[in-house]
Amino acid sequence: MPITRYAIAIGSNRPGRHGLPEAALRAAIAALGPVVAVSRFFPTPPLGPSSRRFVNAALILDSADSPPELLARLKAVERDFGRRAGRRWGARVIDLDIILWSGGIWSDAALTVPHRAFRQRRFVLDPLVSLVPAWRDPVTGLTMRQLAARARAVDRRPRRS
Ligand code: PH2
Ligand code: MG
Ligand code: MG
Repeated sequence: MPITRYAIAIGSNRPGRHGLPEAALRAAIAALGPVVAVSRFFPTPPLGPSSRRFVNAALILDSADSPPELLARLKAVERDFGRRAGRRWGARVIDLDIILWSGGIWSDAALTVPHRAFRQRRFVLDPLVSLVPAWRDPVTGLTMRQLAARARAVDRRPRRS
């Protein structure tokens, strides 16, 4: 494949052999090889059943990998860092998700890019907007800045009971 650009979300909410989540994030990013840019680390409240806070970040990677090839690499890093399969949404040492690809839309049985749920997730959008505010989601046509503003507005809406 020619070189294409990826936006990747990374998160951790469990200490591993590298230490606290912040250290796990740093080590996992180093394991990916040279990256174009990394956001600051954002402490975030857990979405879903896990009770531990997360540390989230985003990074930009240029790669000759196709999306399935990159996914295989990310999964190898997750495994190497002690992530156990089959515990969806549990506490995890490292979660690496492909969010966007400069090639546009990818969809097969194992992988969908853009990531299906990222438009609702501040813990993905806030780091991403700090790196690539003008990158357009090929599905909605909205920029990261617009998606982040929309997600913030939803968060501010009073909850009905
Ligand atoms: N990842 C999840 C579920 N919940 N919450 C936060 N704050 N950050 C995450 O990365 C996260 C989550 C599933 O991948
Ligand atoms: Mg994941
Ligand atoms: Mg995830």
